[in-house]
Amino acid sequence: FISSNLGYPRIGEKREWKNALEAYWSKSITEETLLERTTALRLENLKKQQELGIDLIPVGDFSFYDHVLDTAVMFGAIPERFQTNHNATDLDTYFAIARGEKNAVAAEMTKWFNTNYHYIVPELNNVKPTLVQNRVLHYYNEAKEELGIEAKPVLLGPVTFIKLSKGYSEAQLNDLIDAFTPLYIQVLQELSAAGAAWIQIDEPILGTNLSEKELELVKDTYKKLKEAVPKSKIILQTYFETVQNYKEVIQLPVDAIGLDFIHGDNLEQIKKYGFPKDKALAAGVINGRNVWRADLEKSLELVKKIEASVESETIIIQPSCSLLHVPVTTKSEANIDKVILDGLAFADEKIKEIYAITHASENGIEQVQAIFNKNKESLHALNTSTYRNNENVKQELETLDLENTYRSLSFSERIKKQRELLQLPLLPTTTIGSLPQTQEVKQTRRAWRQGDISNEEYTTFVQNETKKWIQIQEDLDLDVLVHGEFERTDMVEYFGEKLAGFNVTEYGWVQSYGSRCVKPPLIVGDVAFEKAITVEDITYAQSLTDKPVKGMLTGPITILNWSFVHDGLPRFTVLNQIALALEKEVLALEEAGINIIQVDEPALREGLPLDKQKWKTYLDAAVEAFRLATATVKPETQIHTHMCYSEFGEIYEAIDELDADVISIETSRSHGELISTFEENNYEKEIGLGVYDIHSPRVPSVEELKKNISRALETISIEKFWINPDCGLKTRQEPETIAALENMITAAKEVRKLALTEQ
Ligand code: THG
Ligand code: ZN
Repeated sequence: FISSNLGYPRIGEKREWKNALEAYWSKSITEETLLERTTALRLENLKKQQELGIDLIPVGDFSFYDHVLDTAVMFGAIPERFQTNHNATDLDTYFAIARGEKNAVAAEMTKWFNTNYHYIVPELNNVKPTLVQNRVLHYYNEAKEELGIEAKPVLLGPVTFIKLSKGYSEAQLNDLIDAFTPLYIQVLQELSAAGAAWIQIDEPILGTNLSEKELELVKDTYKKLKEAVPKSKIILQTYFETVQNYKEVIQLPVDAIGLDFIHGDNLEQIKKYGFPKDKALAAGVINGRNVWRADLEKSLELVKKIEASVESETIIIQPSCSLLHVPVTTKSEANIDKVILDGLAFADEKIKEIYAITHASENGIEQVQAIFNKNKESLHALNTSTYRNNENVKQELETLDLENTYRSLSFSERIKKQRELLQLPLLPTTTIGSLPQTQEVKQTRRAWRQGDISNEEYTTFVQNETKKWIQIQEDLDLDVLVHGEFERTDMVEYFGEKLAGFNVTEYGWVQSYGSRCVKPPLIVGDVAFEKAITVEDITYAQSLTDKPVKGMLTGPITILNWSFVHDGLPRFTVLNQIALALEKEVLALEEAGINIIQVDEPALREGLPLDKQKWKTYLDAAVEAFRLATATVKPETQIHTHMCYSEFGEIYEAIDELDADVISIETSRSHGELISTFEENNYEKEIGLGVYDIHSPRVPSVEELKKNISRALETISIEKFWINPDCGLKTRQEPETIAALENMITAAKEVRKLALTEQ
């Protein structure tokens, strides 16, 4: 048995990485200082893994932004607009692609499989692939020279890399693989010549449904790669799902296959089809996607089961995927209940678990008995704690009729009542919910959290921000207003702090995109509503204006997907518990006189299983939970929802079944493609058009906005549309936000006027 790790978090115990990057971007440190700091961090991470007893320590997992972008830049695959006036090896070129610059928009980013991590989408149109720099070799040599570590280089594999890229047609896939394979060979040969014994090539795309042709490409490519480096051992690494073409994949001419034994059912595959004797099996037995301590006895049993069904003589014990998706260490958490703290395992603690399982498998449990004893004690304490046992919630769920979660009236009937009540103009204007969080807002929240200002002072501050923005929204003449969410750091963490069953950490940060991090709340036990969460803030805002103010909530599937759910809790049960708690909040808002309630589900799309066969179960549960949370309102109460990403043609039916009265979607970048999905399906309900891209500080012109609006109106009746930005405005500055909204409202009014005169 050998112990291994697939990747270590980049951000540092206290987000040192993020701080260094942002300091460099704001020009408060030089490139030299950035390199010094990040090198120190990288070496520290290697040393830590060495001290914790890991045999195969990964290198190349470090990144200045994102590993997909690293791969693209390594091969000179730079988007066309950055090809002139840029040196491909400059760090600033790399950052420009990720972040955009004056005359060139940033490359698109999107979700990394079903995680909350975003990668930069490579653009392969008009690129001539060449090996610009062998970055992995650099890191391999660094580990050897600085620390004497014989590390394991990690590469993003060619098939996954190209499949995740854009700028080519299906017919070009072959040619692209042909163009990149020799470059991969060169990278591998250089690593091999430098002495790399093991090389990990990540192909998570093998967990998705590939076509026959694509599978042939995989076979062909790996044959070439292996032939090129006979002296190094290649680990073909998969994760997040069952390998979809297991029988073919295990026959690929590589030295080891990495399988995830936590997600999907690779154990079943092994039992059914065996595993070749001549390959090592890299077994992901510790969950790399959550933060909970493993049950080591069960992990050990899992290893035994694997051993019993495989012929392989070498088993590598490792996490199910890179530890990029979990925070660094629990040791900085000073304010969390000991029962919970002892039940947590972040990256460092998971590495200790890997060590313990490897040694117990190799030499017997006695060698690591103390670790196993402590593990058992901690698990017992958590499982028998009050967190895990809320009888009331259990009973409430049991009596639920999950089949019967429909609104009392059909859309066509209730919309009449809603229109009568709300009295909105054609093309009503609104925003998604959050308004700019200035430095002052963030600083004041921090001061309050540290106890530097009182609860009253903080509440007054938040109310004043709301008051200021209600006035701004009235002056802009928006039709439906929002309170601005100044009290929320994050749309999920906020609800996690207020619902029973959740806990929050202090330093449990995980990279979301670039230097941006999120701190997912922990779901420890049964989730329950304790008292109204948002009612006070929303009714305060509503008291300041005669226009409707929307109630703003985060939906059940998003809260679930962006939290760390304890693995002892069935996910769909937790989902329904969250939905039930939200229903109470929805009804409390309605009771308080709020007529429009928005329940956002930005994570619905990304939570889709990699394997299409599992989509239906997931979508059914998601739809049911959304309706559980929203369907019991009166017919005249209008339910809105919002989703950030545009690619949901494939899940159109589920979107329709949510039965939200209004759904806001992104339309500025997808140029109306999305609208045609709604048109083709004869979508009955109302649609909020996200008419401009909020991810950029650029202020769109009235003309451009009118064009975006008119395009949608060509095919679908004007009565169905609302006008809004394409996402929340939290990350934007105030002046640009006001300017953009002003243009948006002018555009809406002009189109509205034209439509009325035509009628
Ligand atoms: N919340 C959560 N997950 C998300 C989003 C979210 N995933 C998808 C998308 N939105 C990711 N977007 C962001 C946007 C901004 C930030 C993080 C993810 C962000 N983070 C601060 C930072 O890193 O500086 C957090 C620190 C702070 O607020 O002090 O700005 O909205 N859960
Ligand atoms: Zn959004």
